Amino acid sequence: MKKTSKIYLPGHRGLVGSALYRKLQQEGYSHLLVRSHTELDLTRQKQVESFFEKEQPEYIFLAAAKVGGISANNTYPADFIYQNLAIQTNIIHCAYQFDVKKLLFLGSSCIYPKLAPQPLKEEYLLSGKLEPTNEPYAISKITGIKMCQAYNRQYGTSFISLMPTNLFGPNDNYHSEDSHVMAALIKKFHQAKTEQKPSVEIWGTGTPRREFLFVEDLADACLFLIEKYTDSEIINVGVGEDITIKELALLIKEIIGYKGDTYFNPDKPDGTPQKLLDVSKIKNLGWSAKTSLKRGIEITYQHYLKS
Ligand code: GFB
Repeated sequence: MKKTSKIYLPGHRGLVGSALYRKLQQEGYSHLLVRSHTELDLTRQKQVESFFEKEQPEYIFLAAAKVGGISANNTYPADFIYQNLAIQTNIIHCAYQFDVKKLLFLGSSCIYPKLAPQPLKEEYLLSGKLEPTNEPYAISKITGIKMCQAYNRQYGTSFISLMPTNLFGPNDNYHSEDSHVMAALIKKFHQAKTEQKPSVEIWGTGTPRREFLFVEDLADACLFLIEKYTDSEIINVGVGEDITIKELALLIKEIIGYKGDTYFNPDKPDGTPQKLLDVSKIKNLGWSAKTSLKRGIEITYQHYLKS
């Protein structure tokens, strides 16, 4: 990828897309193509085709997706499966039709079976049943992986698929019900501190384990892999360590400086008991995450306060 290459960034306003946008700018890539949702509706095939015809992108980081936490996935399963299938199908097919040099597709660690052995190796894909709360989302992401592999096999395209673990960082979605746990707890502890509330509710039992990757490290991994990785097989991107939701809550509480109590609400779903990625493959290529969980949360909280 040259500094002057035409690079298309679908989803450039989201958590991942905006981190990629900042990273590419910092690294001196000068020809970044972006469109807002009102300018280009990625679920509309005709609009996507016209965009590709006009702009002829050379590289694509496919960060556009309908995403959300456990409750959003559970509440809007049709939106998650439809929007993701439509967006990624339109873009992947156009990338083939318009001779894109390389496309990077972003999946998710929820593509792995709910009860797969831990840590999750790439080869566990499609080896068992998925977690029911996010099955429609996971199926759409698995379809994206399989499309990339099928186009590579049939048409000789260069489409790679990355599986990031749970992400967090600046520009996350802080919606009370629909957000992921990190954004939800930053907001809840901050509000409880400012409003001097006696306690904060944590969903579920607090026992599920999750691995968290700072989104700027993911952006760094994307740039690394677009240069170094050419295989059709998926590759995990994570930190290789996880913590319980209870431990996460206590860490956020400490960083924010909230002095009240926490309590668990077991009526809310726990989801997958553990989702820890095996990151040996990416480590062997020479990449590892640089930001500690604590530092990542501090940066994210500062950003939350500013915005
Ligand atoms: O981040 P999260 O919504 O998604 O929840 P998943 C992770 C864990 O945190 C669950 C607990 O066990 C939640 O019950 N949790 C505790 C909370 N308090 C809260 C809270 O206030 N809000 C939220 N949201 N959770 C998603 C998938 O699964 O992960 C997506 O649904 C995607 O498809 C994403 O894969 C990365 O990690 O359970």
